[in-house]
Amino acid sequence: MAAVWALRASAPDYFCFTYYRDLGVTTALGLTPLESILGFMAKDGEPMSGARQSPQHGAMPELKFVNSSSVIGPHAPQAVGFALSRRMTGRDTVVACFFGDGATSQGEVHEAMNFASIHRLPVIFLIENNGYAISTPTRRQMAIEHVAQRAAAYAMRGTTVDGTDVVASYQAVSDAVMYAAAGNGPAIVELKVERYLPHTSDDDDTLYRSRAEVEDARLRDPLKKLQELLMKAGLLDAGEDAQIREQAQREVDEATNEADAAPYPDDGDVLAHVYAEG
Ligand SMILES: Cc1ncc(C[n+]2csc(CCOP(=O)(O)OP(=O)(O)O)c2C)c(N)n1
Ligand SMILES: [Mg+2]
Repeated sequence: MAAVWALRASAPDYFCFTYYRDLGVTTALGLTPLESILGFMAKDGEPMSGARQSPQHGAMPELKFVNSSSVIGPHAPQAVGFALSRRMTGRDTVVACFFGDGATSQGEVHEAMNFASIHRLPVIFLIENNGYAISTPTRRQMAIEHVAQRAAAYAMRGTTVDGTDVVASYQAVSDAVMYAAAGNGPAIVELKVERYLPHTSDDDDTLYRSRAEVEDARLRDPLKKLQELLMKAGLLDAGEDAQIREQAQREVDEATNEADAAPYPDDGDVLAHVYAEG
């Protein structure tokens, strides 16, 4: 979310290529809880594919994002190509491309970084490093400590930041956006984050990490840290905090009930947008 706020504040124009982990990013960009939950329940009214795709797969150009398919990596060259096409049509757009630490083991991600660097394109590679690619820890994915160290190989700016610190994340992304927008080329911002749950509901993470590790990660919960920061600064009191939580819970509950009551898509338009209509 901090990355989206930074893009809004600092980029003259921006566009995001996100991945399946980015519900927070798509929400910050303006996708409503109802639109998201309609997708998760495959209900009529889902805005990206009419609920014919997996949840959150598709594009919302009016909200400035393409959400990638669950295939790891291919949206990186797409993001870079998009930045190049914007330049060729005369309007430089800062393109933010989000992916995980594991994605940086994919060849396409390196091709994208190399191409972006050669052409000094304004692409920010936002790497959400949660320490795992499903069950594979980062030490089994790379021999370096920080993904951002890869930036040196592409003559790019590379920064590693505590992604559970909202203010530090905002600052790091703002700096990278201003750097790219000023014509200096692409940048990596590596956000060190936590994954509290198994990779998916099909995954059993007790097989590869200890409960102590997960409990320790919870101490760095970014929402808790932000709440503490705002309270200490006198910008939030307990009553306001309770009110925000209650409002968020209500919004999600109402969206869930509405999506639950919505019909499934009509099978009559199953081929809409699949074949050209003439
Ligand atoms: C090309 C490809 N290879 C393998 C997979 C299976 N897969 C799905 S998620 C995932 C892990 C990705 O890890 P990371 O990039 O760190 O993202 P995270 O889920 O941790 O945010 C893998 C290997 C896939 N979806 N696509
Ligand atoms: Mg990961």
